[in-house]
Amino acid sequence: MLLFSVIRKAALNVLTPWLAPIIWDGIYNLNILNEQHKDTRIGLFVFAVKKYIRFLGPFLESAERFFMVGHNVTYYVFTDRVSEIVKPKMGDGHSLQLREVTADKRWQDVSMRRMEILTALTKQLTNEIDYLVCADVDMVFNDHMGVEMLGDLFATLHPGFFLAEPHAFSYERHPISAAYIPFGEGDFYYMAALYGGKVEEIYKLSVACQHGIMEDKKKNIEAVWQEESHLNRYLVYNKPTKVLSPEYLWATNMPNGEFIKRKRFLAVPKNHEEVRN
Ligand code: 4GW
Ligand code: MN
Repeated sequence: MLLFSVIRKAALNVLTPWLAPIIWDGIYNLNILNEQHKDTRIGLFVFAVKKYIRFLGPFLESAERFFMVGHNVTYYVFTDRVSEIVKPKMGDGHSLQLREVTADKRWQDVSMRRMEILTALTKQLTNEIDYLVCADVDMVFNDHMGVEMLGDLFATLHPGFFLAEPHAFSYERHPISAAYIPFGEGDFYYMAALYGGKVEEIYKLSVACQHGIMEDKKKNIEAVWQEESHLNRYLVYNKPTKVLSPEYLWATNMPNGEFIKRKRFLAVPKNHEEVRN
């Protein structure tokens, strides 16, 4: 009984306390979902500026092998060097749009800027796509990632925290920040490297996060994990309708890998010295 209570972590269930599914291998029927989504239009938003452009080739090539294969996909790639990007061969129904952005000096600002870009993008996209998936670029697709991940608003459990108790989550704990989450609140710690939803839901999310980032900037402060902190704050008070297990965000050097049957989306090990701007 004691052992049972020790290993019965919220993240290992297949439903959250508010009855949103937590997607693990084996809990869904892909044939049924593929049929339901045969006309669904899916966008993948990715940002690659400065030295992170090097991650874009492997990201897109692996996406073509594993991401929404057989479905209608548009990649929205934002970069500061459009002319350097080589478009990979795309499958049927897949296309890529390249858009130019200017790169911020500080990496924290680069990472946070994505929320501002996302607000502008989702404002435009309402008639173009149904769902938008937002991802880090320093990742590769390594196994099936399909329509089972889609929902009105979905986010992914951080692979480093899925067995942690909520008091140990690295939420922003200073009340002065707009990303503040008090102890005792919050169910999961989500990673900003993969989330998404219906276009209008991501519009609302990005507006709220961008607003929080600007509020903090006015006070000359910055949340502990930049936009990830604001994302977590948003998701405490706007519960996701679907939660993705760490199968959807993994890194090969993580502990507790025995829980993860399929490693679908892997962080690329990076030499921090080499990619620093
Ligand atoms: C340190 O020098 C840097 S540079 C940290 C982030 C940098 C960065 C991030 C960059 O130079 N260019 C860039 O396009 N990004 C985007 O922000 C890219 O999409 C990346 O995946 C995302 C978040 O940064 P990250 O992947 O380094 O964050 P973590 O460490 O949480 O995976
Ligand atoms: Mn990353």
